[in-house]
Amino acid sequence: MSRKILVTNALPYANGDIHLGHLVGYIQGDIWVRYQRMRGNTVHYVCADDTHGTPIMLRAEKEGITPETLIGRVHGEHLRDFTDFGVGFDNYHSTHSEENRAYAEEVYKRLTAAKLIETRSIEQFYDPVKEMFLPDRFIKGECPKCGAADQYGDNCEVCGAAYAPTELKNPYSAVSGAKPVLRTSEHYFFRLSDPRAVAFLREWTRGTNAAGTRRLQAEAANKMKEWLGEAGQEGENTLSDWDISRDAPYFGFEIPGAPGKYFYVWLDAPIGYLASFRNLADKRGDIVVEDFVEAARAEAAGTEMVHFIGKDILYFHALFWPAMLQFAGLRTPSQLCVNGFLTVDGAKMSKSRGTFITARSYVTQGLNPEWLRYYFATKSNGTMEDVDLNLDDMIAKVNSDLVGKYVNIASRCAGFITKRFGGKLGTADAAATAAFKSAFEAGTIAQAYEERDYGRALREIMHLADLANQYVNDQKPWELAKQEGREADLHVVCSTALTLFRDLTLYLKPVLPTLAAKVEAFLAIGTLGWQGEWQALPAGHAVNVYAHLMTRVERKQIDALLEANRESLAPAAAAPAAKTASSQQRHAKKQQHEAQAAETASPHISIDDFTKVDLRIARIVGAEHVDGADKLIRLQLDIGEDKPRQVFAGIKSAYDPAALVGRLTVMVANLAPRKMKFGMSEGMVLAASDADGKTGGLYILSPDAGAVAGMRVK
Ligand code: B3M
Ligand code: ZN
Repeated sequence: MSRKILVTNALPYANGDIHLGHLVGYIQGDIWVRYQRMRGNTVHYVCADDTHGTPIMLRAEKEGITPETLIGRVHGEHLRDFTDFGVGFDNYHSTHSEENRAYAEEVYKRLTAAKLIETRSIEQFYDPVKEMFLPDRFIKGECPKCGAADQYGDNCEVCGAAYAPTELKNPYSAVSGAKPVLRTSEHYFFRLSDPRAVAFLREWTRGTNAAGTRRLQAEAANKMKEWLGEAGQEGENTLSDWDISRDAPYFGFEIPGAPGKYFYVWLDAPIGYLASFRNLADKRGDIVVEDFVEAARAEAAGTEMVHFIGKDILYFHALFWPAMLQFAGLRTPSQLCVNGFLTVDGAKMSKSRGTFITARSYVTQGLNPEWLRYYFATKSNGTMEDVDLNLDDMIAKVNSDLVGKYVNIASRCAGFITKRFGGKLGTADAAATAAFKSAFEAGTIAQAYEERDYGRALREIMHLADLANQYVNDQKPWELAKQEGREADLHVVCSTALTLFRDLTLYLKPVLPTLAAKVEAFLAIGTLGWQGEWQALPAGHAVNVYAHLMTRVERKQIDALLEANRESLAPAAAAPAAKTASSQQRHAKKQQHEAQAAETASPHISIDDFTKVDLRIARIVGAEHVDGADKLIRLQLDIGEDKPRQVFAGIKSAYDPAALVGRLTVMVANLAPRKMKFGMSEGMVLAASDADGKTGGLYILSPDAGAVAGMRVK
């Protein structure tokens, strides 16, 4: 039976550019949607801009425009970015819409009826000059722990401490500079501490959906356990009530019956999923919204709702959102697909290094978005682990997998079909296609897509690409073409190769939709779907003239991209024109501050310096003595990559190689590879020793039980 799925991606805040960090989750979502559609399932894929809140209100004010104008402009920019990266939403709406207002009011009304809304007076910082209450992010002062100046009201970027804004020393308003005063006002709360809510969430976060799939990945469910605790431990782990109101001035929806009070942006943001869907349904006319949205109807109709989100917003989606839906009588999510953060070359994205790369710059620099889609897919495994964009690795993978292996099959065979056989295929060789036929029937690639383990899917696909290349290399069509009387063989070989190429295209299509469309046109095969029986391309089928499908990535293109995204320390010079003066200044000031800190405080390194070191849990899968080396052991270290890393470690005096195999340790994974007399060393293992490393022995590290090869150590 075909599935009916509403799929969403997190709604980007309408206050900044889409960057490659955002794209990880959008590309993962889009791949899944395309895969589901190829299986014949019905998918509605929606998103929207998240438009409310103080930051947008203040930014519009600073630019001298209305918030509506600001969010209108950003909406256009965001949609264009997603479209350019092949993220094909059916609808890209806005939380500042009538559909969203209606849903927000309805949810609020139902939660009130369920006795889960309560008002309470609270004391907060108020800016007496600007005449507004200040969100934590708009209060600054000296860190109560380390004394660093200019820290935000919620946590310190220098020492990492978290605190309440009232704990800051010498607080000031980041909006006006005024000294904030404490003021009381009435707020509306969603009573998450209600035993009904806690009991529901304990069950919900740990459970499975109607299809038997976990609603939350195991890591996410564990996180929730920390917050929710177990039944019978009340008092320790009960949730706090959630403040869902904000005082005017605020850009958002006024709460019905509460003049001057607005819904907090996070109340109406996820409701925006439903609003975008409603808007789509109204445009289309053939979607029954209630079958996806109302709890009882959705259950009867067997529809699903799947959210793709980043791990930073798990809390909202795994606690507030399902509780809101449940107690408003609406359907709860079938599944949360949570992705990790993006690092570039093993470090946090950085404006000064140029690795804070906007989607726009990637496109305007002329890089192919499908290179990035492919690379992100190879690094996606369906878990919450961070994804590292290693730029050299991306170049190598795209060039060797896509250009060298995949496209190469068609480019070596297609010309003969056109020139020698009038563009018509012959019969494919059944023996040479057998492995492909059985791979299709086994469905393991499909399974990997379903589980969002795209890395596994692509490894299998590239294994098949190797087989196809092996076939072409063995048969040598370019030689057959020169031999008298081998016409028929040449025809079979090229037709077989194009059938295998068709299969590879089918498998790659969720990841590379634009490339796949070109291949469909070239092979004249209509739209590739993932259903029915496997069949070779039929004899007599006419294909079109082959045109080159994909170019190689060059390192200089990547360097130009980094250069285009690099912001220098000079405040005005290199910052993009779209930024406001004040954000440039803030940024420059922060960088100067960091640079100074680095200079003066030499006994310390910054957290950025530390995160440059990519420490990984490694499983020792091989260990042997090295002939001619009296200190070294040659280790093979599995850190979840395609093949183990070879590392030479000077630990022979302390360890017997045989005893090392199988155990876990810690390695530096981003140390530049070093050519040694005995071969390449691709990293380093950590070992403890006394100062001179001779007298007190040598001890490599072991993680606690539960750590898995490839995990980041930080
Ligand atoms: N806009 C993410 C953020 O801005 C937030 C996601 C909303 S998803 C409903 O951090
Ligand atoms: Zn601090």
